[in-house]
Amino acid sequence: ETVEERLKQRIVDGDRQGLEDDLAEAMKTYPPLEIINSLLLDGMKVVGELFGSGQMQLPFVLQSAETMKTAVAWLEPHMEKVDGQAKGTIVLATVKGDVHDIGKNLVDIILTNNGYRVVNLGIKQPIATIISAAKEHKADAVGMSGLLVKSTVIMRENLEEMTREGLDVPVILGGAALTRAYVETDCVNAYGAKRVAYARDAFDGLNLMARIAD
Ligand code: B1M
Repeated sequence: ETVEERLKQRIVDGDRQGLEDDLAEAMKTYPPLEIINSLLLDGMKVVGELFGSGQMQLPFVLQSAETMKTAVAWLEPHMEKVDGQAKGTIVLATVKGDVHDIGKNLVDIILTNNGYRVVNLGIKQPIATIISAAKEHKADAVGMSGLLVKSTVIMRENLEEMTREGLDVPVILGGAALTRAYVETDCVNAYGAKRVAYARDAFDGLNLMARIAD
């Protein structure tokens, strides 16, 4: 078994015993972000399929998620970082009713390492909290993440509330249940055609933030 296969399998099995050794070995060949994107996330995709088809129970999904978090935390200090003045501020949150935060936290790491200030509010955040944080931190952008189908509706409602509150901050939306079409029609309309963009993955999020802030 190669280290690539082992790492993917560790995510599927939620197996943390000796994880660091495999990560160190993979680091000889791949940069940390590539380990996350092409090895660990492959494992997470399998977990999603097994869970979705009823072949994996929730406690095991949780173990996989914890393994993913342990791996990301181990790799994080090895990532390249841009230093200097913050290039812009983003308020980032997983929306109300949703606990999924692995993708959001990856966005945080990638933006932070690229010189942006990230105010990460955490999971299950009501829109009132997001709005007041955006004002308090004079955010250049608001980022909302959510993986549940119902979170896509919450995002649209959040944008309606931001419109009512008179906010005019560009918004980046991401998460597995979203589609570009939904963001570019329903969500854009809900925000009075102000700037709302869809991020397919964390790098897309970085590109969008760069366009907004630079
Ligand atoms: Co849950 N879950 N889960 N889950 N879970 C999904 C999302 C699901 C698709 C699984 C399935 O059925 N196949 C399904 C949703 C179905 C639906 O809505 N129709 C589901 C369900 C049903 C649930 C529960 C309801 C289960 C239950 O309780 N019966 C429950 C929900 C609780 C709640 O939120 N209220 C639940 C719970 C959990 C765990 C706690 C066990 C765990 C989460 C742990 C954690 O995050 N701390 C979990 C997990 C791990 C998953 C799957 C398997 C993997 C998600 C993940 O971390 N992926 C997931 C399956 C799937 O997504 N297909 C699933 C890796 C991560 C890096 O990807 O977050 O998509 P992702 O982020 C990507 C992009 O989307 C993007 O960038 C990242 C990649 O670079 N991105 C952004 C995301 N946010 C962004 C923001 C941006 C930019 C890009 O800018 C702002």
